[in-house]
Amino acid sequence: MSALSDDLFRRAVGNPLLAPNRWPYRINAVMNAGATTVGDETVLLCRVEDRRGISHLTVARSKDGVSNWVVDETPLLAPQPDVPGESWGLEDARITRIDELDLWTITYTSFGPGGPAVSLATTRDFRTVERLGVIRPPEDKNAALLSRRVGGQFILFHRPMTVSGGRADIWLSRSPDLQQWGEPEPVMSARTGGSWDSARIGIGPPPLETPDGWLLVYHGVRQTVAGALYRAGLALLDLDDPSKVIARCEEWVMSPREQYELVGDVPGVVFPCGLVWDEPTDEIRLYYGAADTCIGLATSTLTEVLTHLREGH
Ligand code: M1P
Repeated sequence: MSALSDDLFRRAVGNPLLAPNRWPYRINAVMNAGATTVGDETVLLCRVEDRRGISHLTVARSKDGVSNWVVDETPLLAPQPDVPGESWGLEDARITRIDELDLWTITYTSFGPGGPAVSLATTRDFRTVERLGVIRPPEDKNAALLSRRVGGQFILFHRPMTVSGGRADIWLSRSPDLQQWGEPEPVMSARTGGSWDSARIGIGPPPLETPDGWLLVYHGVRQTVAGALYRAGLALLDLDDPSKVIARCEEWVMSPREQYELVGDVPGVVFPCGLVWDEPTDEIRLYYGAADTCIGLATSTLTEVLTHLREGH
């Protein structure tokens, strides 16, 4: 990486990968997708906003995770008419493979008149789901589970505004069974002053286990006279106690700069929710919502990312 560039993550040539004009049914926008691999396919669970402004979650599949996306004709998860807490939509899924349970968890925001809450569903095939309902009440969002227990407990990162005194920071809660949850514990706060992540922060994809710690990609917001600017940053969390931040980059690693990130329903947004690490090639694929309108891909390698963190940028 050149010292003058911010290209730790390189944008895919084919960006945006997924956009409303290529969707199989009529929509307004597609963004903020959770990601995983299932067999030899990459699966994205995309937030799709319809033309009423209500979001649902739909699966897109690709063999190489880059091109030839096949999008399902119907949502995997949509608001249920008899559940008021979902009446304003389902948003921003994060997917975690949990080998112990032989399934994937889907954590997502269910939005209704009471505010945003964190809901949980599970799937074994991304064709059917089991809904476990709301696991963290409003106002809470930006939630993702770790892939394994730590100290015997499942770990959920989230952003509970009720316990934080109105601050939009990253917290975690622990559970023995994905049903009973302990009191939220603070993990990482928005910075102060003019920092790129001073207005609020939220977790991106589920943190990836690495030899150096849990790799956390997060979004940070700076409030400007022109509106909110959403960028992405990096931190490392202690492997044995993920509430402990052991490294945090000073600088962002992705900032809106391409046309599709600067122009859209919400200009100036990169919002990563999905990360796939391909162990044989060491490639990291970061899937992100761009301008709340389409989905982009940026790639790096785990080696480069960990080096970047060790250098303390
Ligand atoms: O419009 C940008 C993003 O705004 C919200 O994120 P946050 O609450 O962290 O500021 C979310 O609604 C997200 O979906 C959206 O992309």
